[in-house]
Amino acid sequence: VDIEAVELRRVGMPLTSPFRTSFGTQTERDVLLVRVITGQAEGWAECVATADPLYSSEFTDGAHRVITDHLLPRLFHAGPLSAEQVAELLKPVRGHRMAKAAVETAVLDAQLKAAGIPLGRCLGATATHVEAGVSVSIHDSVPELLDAVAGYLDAGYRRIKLKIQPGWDTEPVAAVRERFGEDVLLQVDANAAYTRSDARHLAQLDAFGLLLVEQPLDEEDMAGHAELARVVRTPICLDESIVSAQAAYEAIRTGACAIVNIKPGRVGGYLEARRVHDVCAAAGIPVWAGGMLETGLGRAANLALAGLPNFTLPSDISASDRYFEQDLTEPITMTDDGHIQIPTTPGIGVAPIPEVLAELTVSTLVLKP
Ligand code: OSB
Ligand code: MG
Repeated sequence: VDIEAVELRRVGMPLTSPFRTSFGTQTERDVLLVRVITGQAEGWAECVATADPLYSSEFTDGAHRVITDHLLPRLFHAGPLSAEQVAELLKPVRGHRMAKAAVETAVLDAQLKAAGIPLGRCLGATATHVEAGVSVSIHDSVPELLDAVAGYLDAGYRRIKLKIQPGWDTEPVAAVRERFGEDVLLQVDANAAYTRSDARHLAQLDAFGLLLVEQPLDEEDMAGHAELARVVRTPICLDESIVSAQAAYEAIRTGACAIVNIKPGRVGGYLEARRVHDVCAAAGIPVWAGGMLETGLGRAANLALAGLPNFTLPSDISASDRYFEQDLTEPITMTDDGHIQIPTTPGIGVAPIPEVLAELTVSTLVLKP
């Protein structure tokens, strides 16, 4: 594509309810949108960085700055380019994978729209629908949690993920099992809230037939996860630790995980996410798509990825109304039996609704080569 301009927009997206994890509570998403304007088409992407650097080291203001000062100058300098070249051009800049992913995805969306190719087809998706799971906040009390879970199961979600932390783990898990039974697909996510010395405690989760325990230990503690896997029977799934296909390979080879959560932003984009998928598939390691409270833009693109064949577990891709009263795009909806359709129109398959975008936009910056 031949980039004429890039627009960066900050959008404030209020959440329908606070999202509480072991690392903090979010009540609003501070979204950074990237819009790539070319002669043929325009591409959109959202950056999944959080407002504060609590999930990982990236954060929205930092992503904004690295895009304007370090990433776009390199792309502008390169002249006409394809999405497949973006990662290589941005390689001299270390880290900042969420920022890079947003830039690459916006270029890819423009490129695929111009070529009339849906993202799912580009990535090699074989499914038409994805099984929707839902990530459930830490609540103030068990009864409140049970009400929330009841609502999600009634809506049709096919898998429940409970956020856990020390002091909120075995009790809520036991209560959900007791109330909703053994058949509910259930898993937990600690967002790195435990340490190696919690191994015995975490092994108590084995009694509840969980699909997996996600990222119990620190992002950098691969050996700790491998050690934990020898004490805990529940399969260990990594999220924060898997920052690339290389990291996935290492984690699998060293026995640090048996399942991988793939977030395109965390690994630097959809093309690297596909490589993570391929590494896992070759090793017989199942994957599922993680989420970062995306608007319809990110949600639509994640659906395309989750259509690849080794996505054999339900993903953290829920309907727009799980988080937003008014999404930026036409809402992503779920069937009564918990499936979401993968978009079939070119590129990521959605675009912001202009009036909604205008209303929620906080600031806009246009950069040109
Ligand atoms: O760890 O998977 C996580 C949201 C923000 C940051 C990290 C995580 C999450 C979720 C929500 O669990 C997934 C979603 O529904 O988008
Ligand atoms: Mg997680």
